[in-house]
Amino acid sequence: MARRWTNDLTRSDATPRSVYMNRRQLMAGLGGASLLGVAGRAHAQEELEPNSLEEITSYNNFYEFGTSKTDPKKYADQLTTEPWSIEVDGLVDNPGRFSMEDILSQFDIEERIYRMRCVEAWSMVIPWNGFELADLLSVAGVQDEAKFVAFQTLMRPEEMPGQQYPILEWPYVEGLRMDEAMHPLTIMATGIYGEPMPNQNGAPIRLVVPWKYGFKGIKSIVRITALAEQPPTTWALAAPGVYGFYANVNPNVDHPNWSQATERRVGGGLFSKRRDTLMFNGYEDEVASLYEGMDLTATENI
Ligand SMILES: Nc1nc2c(c(=O)[nH]1)N[C@H]1C(S)=C(S)[C@@H](COP(=O)(O)O)O[C@H]1N2
Ligand SMILES: [Mo]
Repeated sequence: MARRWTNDLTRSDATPRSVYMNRRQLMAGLGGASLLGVAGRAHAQEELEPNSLEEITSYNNFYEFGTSKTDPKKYADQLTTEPWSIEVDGLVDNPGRFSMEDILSQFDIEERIYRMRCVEAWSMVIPWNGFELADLLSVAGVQDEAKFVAFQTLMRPEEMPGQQYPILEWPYVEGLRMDEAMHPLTIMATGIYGEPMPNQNGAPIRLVVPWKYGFKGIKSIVRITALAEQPPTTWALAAPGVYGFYANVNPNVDHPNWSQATERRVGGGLFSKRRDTLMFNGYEDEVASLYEGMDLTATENI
């Protein structure tokens, strides 16, 4: 049976305007249009036309189920997602375990329509349901010395056959700097289109950071740890110098094997034209200040 929870916005409300004007942003005093940068605004209407559920669930990376983009849809059903809980530990005043039931009842689940962008230069627009990671971190009581947050995916090779092979170091791990983790655009997503998260998209709960490349969006999370030091991250371990800790979408830093200057929308059709990649995936107005003074083309900052 599908779980039910409250959404601030319903599908029929999901016009660009209602998305920009969600309650949290109003409380934060941000202007509606500020969700998009200047370049993004020009394409706002077009950019925020969500992909279909079919598109969103059929072309994914989830290496625990295979390395092909069609494997997650074929095989992720094997994963048992109930019961589920997330352990929160490290430099927090209230370490402990949140069950999915606690999470769904305790936090404000709302719809966020985000542009998403992957290293392979495909993009989608996804109507996530989720809550701000900052809300969970504030319940946990992050201590002053904590400067980073680490995330870990479930390790269960019986159900995640990819983990039986050394394709990546398992379990998949990711991390954010504390200010990135606390940013209101950073959400823990529990659903898509008002339905519980499809397994291939990271059921029952995954990270979404819309100004970063897709691999930062770690799926099926079982542990969140507050740390003083920058944690290791799976793709930076796999290919140091190619994938970095920050992984901000940046048209000026190419992947060694292809350009990141343009992108193609999944489902845009065979003749859809490539469009320019936007700095920070179009969220420049919101997040550029986090990186002031950093050279985002330097290898240590990619
Ligand atoms: N645990 C885990 N999370 C993961 C991955 C993975 O292989 N394992 N792949 C990442 C990559 S490379 C991308 S592009 C996104 C793709 O999935 P999505 O379209 O559902 O965001 O998931 C990310 N999260
Ligand atoms: Mo990716």
